[in-house]
Formats: sequence, C-alpha cells, structure tokens
Amino acid sequence: MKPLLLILTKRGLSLCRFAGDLGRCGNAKASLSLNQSAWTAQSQIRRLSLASGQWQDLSQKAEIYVKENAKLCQPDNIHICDGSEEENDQLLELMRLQGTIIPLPKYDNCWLARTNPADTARVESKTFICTEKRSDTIPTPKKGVKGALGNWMPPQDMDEVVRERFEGCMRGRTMYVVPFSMGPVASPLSKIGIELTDSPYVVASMRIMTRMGRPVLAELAKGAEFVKCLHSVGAPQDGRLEYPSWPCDPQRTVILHKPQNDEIVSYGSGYGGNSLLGKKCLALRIGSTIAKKEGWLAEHMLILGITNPEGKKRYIAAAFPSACGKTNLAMMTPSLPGYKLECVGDDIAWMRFDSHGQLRAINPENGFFGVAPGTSRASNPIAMDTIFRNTMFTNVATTSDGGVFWEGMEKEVSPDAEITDWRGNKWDKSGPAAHPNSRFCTPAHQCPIIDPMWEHPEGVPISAILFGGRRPAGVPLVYEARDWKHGVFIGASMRSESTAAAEHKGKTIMHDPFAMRPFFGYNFGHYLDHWLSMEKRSQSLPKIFHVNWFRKGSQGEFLWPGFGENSRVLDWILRRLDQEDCARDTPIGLVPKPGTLALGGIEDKVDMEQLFDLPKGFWMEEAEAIGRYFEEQVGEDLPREVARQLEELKRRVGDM
Ligand code: GTP
Ligand code: SPV
Ligand code: MN
Repeated sequence: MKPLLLILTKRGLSLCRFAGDLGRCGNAKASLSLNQSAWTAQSQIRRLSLASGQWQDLSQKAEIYVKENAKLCQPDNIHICDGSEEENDQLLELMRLQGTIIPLPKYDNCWLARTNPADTARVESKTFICTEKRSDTIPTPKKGVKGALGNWMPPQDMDEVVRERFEGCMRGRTMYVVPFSMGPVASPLSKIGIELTDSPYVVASMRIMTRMGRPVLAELAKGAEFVKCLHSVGAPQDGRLEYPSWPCDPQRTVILHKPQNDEIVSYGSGYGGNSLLGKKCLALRIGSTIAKKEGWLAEHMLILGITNPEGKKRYIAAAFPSACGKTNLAMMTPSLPGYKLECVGDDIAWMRFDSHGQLRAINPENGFFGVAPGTSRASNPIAMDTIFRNTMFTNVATTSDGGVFWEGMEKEVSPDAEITDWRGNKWDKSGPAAHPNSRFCTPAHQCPIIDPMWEHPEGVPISAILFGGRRPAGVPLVYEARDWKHGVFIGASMRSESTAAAEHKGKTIMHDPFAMRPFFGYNFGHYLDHWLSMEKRSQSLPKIFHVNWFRKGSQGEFLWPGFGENSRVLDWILRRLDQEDCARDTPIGLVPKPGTLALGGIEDKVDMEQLFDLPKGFWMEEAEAIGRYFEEQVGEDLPREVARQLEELKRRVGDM
C-alpha cells in the first residue's frame, strides 16, 4: 500500500495516497463554502488535472464527456477509477477519516455509513423524465387529476436545473469517473455507463453493485457506447452542511433522465437509487426506454432458479414493489423437501427473446442492495450468510461488540450488547434502532446459492413471471392468469400497501403497475402496448401468476407464514408449468384445486378458506378502483385490450 499523507488545506483535511503533489490529492473534509474565489482560480487551472488514471484510458467521446462536466462542476481534481482493491482501500480510508463510514470490527471488511437523516430513501417526487413532449413520459391524466405515473420535465427546464445546481458544485472535491457495466462485461445483453460523482461512498457502492473499472475501460477504449450519468451530492445554497460526514442538499435534490440522449443527472442525495445511478436510473428508467426501442424488457424483477425433487430446473422472474419481498424470495430456503433454489438476481431483470422464441433474462447488477430490517437467520439465512464480508451497511444500528443490529435480529445479538441507533445515539427504544429503509450493499458472488448461470452472457430461460404485492385483504395467496393478455392486465392492475422504501407517509394501498410505477422511463400506456406486443415475438411465452404473501386475518396477523414456506406456492406454479390439472377457474383467474397446494406439516397453521376467499364486494370495489385508475391516470393511452380485460373481469365478478 502507498503511504498515506494527510494535508491540511484551506478546505480542511486532505487525504493523499497518490504521488506527492497537492494537485493530485483526493478531497478533504466536506467543509464546502462555494465562494472562495482565490481557490476557484487555482482549481480552474488544475481542474482538468488527473489525480488517478490517464486520459488514454477513455475513448475520445468519454474524455469529452468527463472534461465538459469537469468544466461545469469544477472539481479540484479528477480520478478515473480502475476498480482495484488498492483504490477501494484508499477510498474506504478516506471515508473513515471523513467520518462517512465506521468500521464494523466484528466482521471482515464491513462498514457502516450513517446518512444525513434527511437523506434515507429514494425521492420519487423529485425524480423526472425529460422529453420534448409530456405524453412521451406520462399518459395524460384526466382533467383536474394529478398524474401519478412519473414526473415530466421539458428539456429546457432540465438544462436550467443543471446549470443552477452543478456550476462549481464539486469545488474542493474530487470528481470520480466510474466506468461500469450493467450485466456481464461484453455480454450482448449488457450496457455500459460512466458515472461522474463527487461521493466516494457512491464509488465504493458502485464497485459492489456493478462491474466497475478496468474491464469496462477496455470496452470504452474499443469505442463502446455508454449512458452518461452525472451525480453530485451537492451542498446547501448557504454552504452550511448540517452533517459534514454526509454532504447532501435535500432541499434542491433532483434526479433527471433524458432518454433521448441516454443521459442521467442526479443532484443533492447520496442515497441508494438516487445516487447509485446504474440501478433504478439506468437499469430501469433509461433501460426501459432502450428496451422499448430495441424490443426487449427492463423490469423491476428478481430472477431465481428452482429445481424440483425430480431434478427438473426452471427459472422464474418476479415483480414485487419496493420492500415487498424480492430479495427474500430470490434467496429463499425452500421448506418443501427435495426443492433447491438458486439466485440469479434480487431486483432487476433484463429480458429478451432468443432466436428460438425463448425469453431469457440477465441480472444487470453485481450485488444486492437489500433491506436490512426483517432479515434474520429465521427469515433469510442465505442473506445472513452473504452479508458479513465486504459489505457496506447504511443506516443500520450497531452493537457494542462491533457488529450490526436491526429489527428482526433480536435473537442474534448478545443480550448484554449495548445498541447504538442508526443516528449514532444510544438506542432508547423510543423508535426503531435501524432506519426502516436501512440496507446492506453486498457482492452477489458471495451469496452461497448464487446460480451457476448468473453471469451467463445469454441469460437464463424464463418459464414463469410472477406479480405480487402487499395486499392485506381480498387477494388470494396465488392465482394464475388465463393467458398472456390477462397476465398483462394483472400486471397493470397491481396494487400494494406503501412501505418505507420511498418517501410516502402512512400506509395506503397504492397502485403500482408491474412494480414499475416509480421506474417507468416512458408513457405507461405505451409500456402496456410493448408488453402486449410480446405475443408477436414468441410462440412459447412464460405463464403469468399473481402471488400475495401478505394477506391478513381479523387480528391483523399474516395468514400465510411466508419466506421458506413460499416454496409451496412455487411448487404449485411449477406443476402448472408441467400442465398438471391442479387449478380451478375463478372470476379473477386460476387458483389451486382443493388439496393441490402442498401443505404437508403446516395444515393446522394455515386457514385455506380465508387465504383463498374471494369476497364479491371486495372484487367489485377492486375492479372499480382499477377502472378509475385507468380512466384518471392512463386515459386515451390505455390499450383497448387492457380495457377489454377489465370489462371481462367486471362481468365475471358481477356473475359471482
Ligand atoms: P427492495 O429492495 O426495496 O426492492 O425490497 P424487496 O422487494 O427486495 O423486499 P425484501 O425481500 O427486502 O423484503 C422487504 C420486507 O418484507 C422485509 O422486512 C421482509 O422481512 C418482508 N418479507 C419478505 N418476504 C416476506 C414473506 O414472505 N412474508 C412476510 N410476512 N414478510 C416478508
Ligand atoms: C427500492 O427502493 O426499490 C430499492 C432501493 O431497491 S433503492 O435502490 O434506493 O431504490
Ligand atoms: Mn431488495
């Protein structure tokens, strides 16, 4: 390791591990005031100096992109990331000195970041898609109704927003150039991005969540196209950072996407999907627009492989809204004997039909950014076996013996360990110890059940697609779509109880079509057309199902034990794929015939009647609510076929 130099500059503490000169130093403590003109002049001269890397590492196009934005953001220096272990160690050390992260000595190379409490989740209200025409981004809502299928901004406004926030925003900081690949490097299904960021936390997290560094630089050098991703944590207008160890600007946070240019710009937040731009911004929002153009699907779905007791293996993709069980299902330990589950991905699937009409999926990510609370040896032992090495935790609580704690881990910490809450105070039990949206960021290859095909460049063949959400009432444990069109309607009609994954207040049942509501890169009506058009691409489409692990009884208790027991539902689904005659028709779709769901061992714990009850009143109201939503939110952009599916549902429910 190179020697570590600490240098006191006008801006505070600078850390430098590269060759000796100041100009090549990494940035300091985030004591940013934006009007230090003498320094500005200096950094003007130095601003295109490289602290690490070489311009030759980039393609000409990439070099221009970096230089243009360096001119705009005026960082003290630029660091082209190579993704090496050494570079990562240096960044971790820098963050430790700045107080951004603390080590977790109980584990191997694990760290905790505590954010500014105003920066703990995605901010949907400040996330925009920029297109010339509003109708390219969102369907036209009914007069007097606020559109809820994304936020639109005209490109001129975007330019203004960028100018206002980014001019000089990296003064006193380093601009990191993060070359990354979504999907295995050089797979025909992958896409490259370059994220420019002033957050070492983002760099370290992108190194886990994506393939980052050298191999991607090599692709760029060959002239590969890339998605442009500009990110700054920013600083409040008065220059005063309330939490210097977690600089951000919550007041002016904005996350912008310009599909026309394959461009993402994010300002003001360092958290998750707001700042790790490969994830929701590239893989879903920009991804979905590319997918539409190129004829494939970019979806908010986990991918798992499941082998039945006869040794037959199938892959399934499943779309559940944020914090509704994707990571848990993707790593589930089947309770049904003889079943084996393997994980391909826990959040995003890119899927396209191969030349035989088989839908194939890749996980574009390289790590898991999973919800911590609720994760335990009892609920998700596989995650627990994954996350205690090389992991960046954010906003979890800590124990006095150098470990982590969150709600659900009560039985897994020593009873006399003292607990420090996610804000860094002694936990007084008046609120949760860990933030409800606290997360682990951990390398996927560490997962003990990672699928042998998880990095296969052609992807894995998908046999079934599941939709689901948190439905406390009325929605049965599982039902099967009658056909592809009906399946598309089920995806379009998805609703779920709100969770802590975004900024929503209180629990309400929200519409969340395809679990994509916060992630559509273009007009949802056109997205539905695109899904419907898949029928033209293949003779052997996957079967579609809807699942609900979250139905509740009269005392507010979950009616279904969930987690590993969900294997019983997967078993029924696989048997349906094998054409087994184990389903019966209902007005909403096909449900298990009595006695066909494998319940051995838990018969007395589950009330099948309640789990599969279809109250007519509930479904009348549900169909009304879906109709109202389509009318108010999608209007003229709703495909006729989807409207027809709703009429059919209403008719069938009316006949109940
Ligand atoms: P994002 O990462 O935000 O997209 O969330 P996710 O969809 O991956 O959800 P995750 O698997 O992290 O689960 C979120 C919460 O749901 C956790 O608190 C889990 O414990 C809980 N959960 C997951 N699966 C089940 C289940 O089968 N039953 C019940 N009751 N809770 C579950
Ligand atoms: C989600 O909210 O769906 C997440 C977390 O997976 S974030 O990456 O922050 O969007
Ligand atoms: Mn997840």
